[in-house]
Amino acid sequence: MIKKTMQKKIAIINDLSGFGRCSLSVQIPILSAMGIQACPIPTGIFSNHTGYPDYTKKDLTGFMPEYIKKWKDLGLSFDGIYIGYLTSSSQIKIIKEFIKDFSKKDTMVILDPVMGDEGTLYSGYSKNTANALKDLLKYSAIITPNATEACFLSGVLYKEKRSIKEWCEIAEILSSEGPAKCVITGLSMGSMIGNLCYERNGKKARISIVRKKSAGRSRPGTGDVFSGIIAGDALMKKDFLSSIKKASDFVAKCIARSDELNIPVSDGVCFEEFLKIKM
Ligand code: PXL
Repeated sequence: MIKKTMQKKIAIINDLSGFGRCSLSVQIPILSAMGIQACPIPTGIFSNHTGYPDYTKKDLTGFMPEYIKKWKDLGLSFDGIYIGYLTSSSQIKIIKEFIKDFSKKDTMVILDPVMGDEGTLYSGYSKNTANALKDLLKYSAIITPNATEACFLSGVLYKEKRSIKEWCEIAEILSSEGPAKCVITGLSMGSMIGNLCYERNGKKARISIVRKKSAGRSRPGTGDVFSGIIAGDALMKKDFLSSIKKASDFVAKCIARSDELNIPVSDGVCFEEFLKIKM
């Protein structure tokens, strides 16, 4: 009899930024620390994230099919497929094919539609790719947009401040495209920051808000830490709302510690402080 492994594996389709603590550089260690085998598919390589004044990058769209073909030859399949920062709209077609070829019966697709923040697209991120990303909603079980991304994907004008009712309507629009679970992150709610948790079961939806006092300065890469934890917990079949609380507590802890250690804001959060192997 073949012994079944208890370990889960996730394919992480995201960019590799060498410096600045975002995307694969934070998600591989975080998912590993959660006991999940993290298998990267780099969409592009960046010297450092695009929030710095300068960077260099290589788009890997042309290399992805050859890379994925070798995984196909190995007969791989995944419990989870995570999609993050894409470097071209042509990657959407490759990803759709990947989902078809590497899914099992209960494979979970988690989409973090990384494209921008504070009402604008990230420097160098193409509007064409942002538009094309909408096509992935119907394949996704969970999405984790921030306020900017949620507005863009739902075709609603971005405004920093909206009522909870309006954010619920935006989540509903997005969920109607496919994902039963949606968390809209980083909502400005007075002196608090809110995450809207939307879970649809058939036609019924359960909505909750997870509010937290800001733990310090806002930093790049926190969305990647957050959605990495959401993805890991989803594979472990944890309750969605509890995962959101866990992920936002972890991010808050990392932000506070980063300020304490005087880490430059552009360098992201020092999540390593909380993944330590006891020496
Ligand atoms: O954290 C989102 C992100 C991911 N990847 C790259 C980025 C950013 C945000 O700036 O520049 C390359």
